[in-house]
Amino acid sequence: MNDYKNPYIIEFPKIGDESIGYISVTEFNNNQLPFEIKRVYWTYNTAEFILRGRHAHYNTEQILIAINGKILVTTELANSEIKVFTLDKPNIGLYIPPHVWHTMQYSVDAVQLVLASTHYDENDYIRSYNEFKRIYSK
Ligand code: T46
Repeated sequence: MNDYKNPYIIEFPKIGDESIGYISVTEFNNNQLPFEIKRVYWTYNTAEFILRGRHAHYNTEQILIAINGKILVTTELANSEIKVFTLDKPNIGLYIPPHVWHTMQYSVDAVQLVLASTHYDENDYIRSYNEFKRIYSK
């Protein structure tokens, strides 16, 4: 039995109201983020028929947020358990730990913000599904 972490939903504070709009915020050390942020990136203009992701990370932890639109995230854990998450609110994030195969599908208006625990390193990616299954079936 491994002790790999599971993905989970994080609800960020939503400050404001309908009349003035909202601010959502997070800070490290507020006990909400499971890691210190080293990198931020965002994706947009992805056609609905495109599947992005299709990889796992050895070390990187991430939080995915649909700032606009909708993101369908399918995760497969090292133990083969599959979970599907819908992100469609800008104050909701999905924590994706290392060792989790993940695939994302976007509505055409989706803008995805990602908070990551590491600097970019292609060596941290497992991009072959067969390799993912081989590593975690040990
Ligand atoms: C992830 C999901 C949620 C960089 O040069 N620097 C970066 O920080 C990133 C994230 C990407 N890139 C380059 C690497 C590729 O040449 O951007 C190109 C597209 O990356 P990729 O095919 O990995 O994109 P996605 O959307 O499939 O995956 C991304 C992240 O790479 C990945 O870590 O978990 O978003």
